[in-house]
Amino acid sequence: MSKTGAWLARYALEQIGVRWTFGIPGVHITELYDELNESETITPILVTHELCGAFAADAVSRVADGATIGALALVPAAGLTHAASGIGEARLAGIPVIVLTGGIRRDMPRRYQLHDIDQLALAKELTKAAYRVLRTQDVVPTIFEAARVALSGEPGPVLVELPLDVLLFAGEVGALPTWTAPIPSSFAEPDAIVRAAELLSAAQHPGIFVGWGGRGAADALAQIAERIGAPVATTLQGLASFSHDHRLHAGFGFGRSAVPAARNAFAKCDCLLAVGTRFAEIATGSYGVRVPAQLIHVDINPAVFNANYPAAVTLAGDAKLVVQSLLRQIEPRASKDAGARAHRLSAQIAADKARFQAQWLAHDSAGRVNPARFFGELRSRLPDDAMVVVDDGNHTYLTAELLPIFPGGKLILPTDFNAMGYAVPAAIGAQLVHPDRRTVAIVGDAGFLMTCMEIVTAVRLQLGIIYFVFQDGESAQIAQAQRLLYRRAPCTKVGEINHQALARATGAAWVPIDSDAQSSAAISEAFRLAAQRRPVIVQIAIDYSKMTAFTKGTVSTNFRRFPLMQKARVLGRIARRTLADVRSSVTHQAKQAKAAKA
Ligand SMILES: Cc1ncc(C[n+]2csc(CCOP(=O)(O)OP(=O)(O)O)c2C)c(N)n1
Ligand SMILES: [Mg+2]
Repeated sequence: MSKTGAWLARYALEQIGVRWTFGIPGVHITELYDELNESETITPILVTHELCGAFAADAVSRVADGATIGALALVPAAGLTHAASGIGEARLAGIPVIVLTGGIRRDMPRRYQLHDIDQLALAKELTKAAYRVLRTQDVVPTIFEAARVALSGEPGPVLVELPLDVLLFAGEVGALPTWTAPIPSSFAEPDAIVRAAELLSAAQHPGIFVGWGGRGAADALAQIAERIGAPVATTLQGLASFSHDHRLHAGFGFGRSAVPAARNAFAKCDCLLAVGTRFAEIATGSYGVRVPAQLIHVDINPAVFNANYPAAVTLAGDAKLVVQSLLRQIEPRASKDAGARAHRLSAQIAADKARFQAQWLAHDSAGRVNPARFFGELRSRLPDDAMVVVDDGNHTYLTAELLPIFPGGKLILPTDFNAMGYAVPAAIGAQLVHPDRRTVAIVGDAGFLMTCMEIVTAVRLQLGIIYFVFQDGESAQIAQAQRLLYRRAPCTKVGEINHQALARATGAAWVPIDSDAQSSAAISEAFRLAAQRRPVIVQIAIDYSKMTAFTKGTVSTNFRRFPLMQKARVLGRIARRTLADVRSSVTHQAKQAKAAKA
């Protein structure tokens, strides 16, 4: 039969189970958009900026649990470079995304065509693999191969360039293949699983650390935790990988940057079971964790083993399968004092969590909104299965430390690539996948400015997403660290924006929260407005005067690692600038007093 590349690409995407593509059409890819427009199962979504399209596609994959995969349909070069940060985010976070781009015509020898750039070279660092299709009959097999690579092992984005002539012109193809999804597998050696079970059962102070890759293993991990009497900490990306209402859930991180419950519960850890984490910088608070020699490391990607911390046992494979095998080996073994330890730990964790919460609530927010009070109000209204989408900044770590996530709940955010601007568009992707689940975004005022115009798309799609914008007037996560180390915070004041006018301009609703007293009623109002399938911008006068455990711990970890001379230089600068600041303030006061007298 004779088919165009665009028809074949649509066929392949339908087979894979793609339900939405994000992007902006351009001349190289209008043929594909025309096909997608005809599809009964795929909806092409127009975005305002391809960066937002990439974040939305990433979010589709993150919340879909394998039911569908996020996809992009981009014009060559400019569409791809605009989408690059979102693709990079998916790459470092291990999120499958199908990136389809148009390409310059390969059937004519002209140079300097529109959008002519070597996209495969550009995609090299951003994707797991990149393909260019030169023949019509290769369209379906190549897209299937791309999807297989995207979904297997540690998932990731994959690019397929479809040159204009391939999309546009019909060519002969034979019988079309049908798609079969890759099956999760475990490569862990049975002996290694036994060894891991022995170590964990014999440990005096075992601990469990769960990342994004461990989310499918949560039930088996909860049973292991009880069986061996171990506290459970998560990474930032893996915040929702273990229920926060489990009595052994300790918190985010376990080292110097962790919340007190996790820091204390892991203080004597002598055997660590790490699942689906690669001990990256954020997960470890800039490597401020003490990892015991008896590390049992489970991951789908063997390249992460021994990269940052040497492992006593490595178990490669799908986390759910490996952890279930491990549980079967642990069950018959007697774990000494495990019951008593679990009991003691759970009491200590509960007390530490309560004290942490009380300290936050007691903090004087000087008339502004206390973060713990806000998150308490929000949590009390969120259903357990709500989806929380977070951006990158101080609000990220406040969310991680103050908003518990319960079974069935989702929390997605940028981590290792760490691109601000994620939350507004990612919430759109998440809400599309689960239209009946409450979706809320927590976003800083600077990050919000990067992508807030995408709310236009949320309005058009009638998505009742609530955007909680933490308005502190600056890029706090950076400014706080600058003030600690430099006593100055250049380039962190955020451009002023009238959120009410922005809401009007985009068609969203607007609700302000200026003080704790307004929180409860304002959040109720936001939920009421969102129920009318309309996005809501909630502008919050948040108080950032109390630092998160993460920021305090991480700044301290980094500083401790400075060579002695560098420490002296930095401390000297702080001292000089502090003195100069005191002097200038004294002079200023004296001048004012003089002026007042005169
Ligand atoms: C694309 C990008 N640019 C810059 C940064 C550096 N950065 C990390 S957090 C942050 C501050 C974010 O400010 P805001 O969105 O207001 O959140 P807040 O920290 O105030 O909660 C900055 C600038 C980044 N991570 N990503
Ligand atoms: Mg801010």
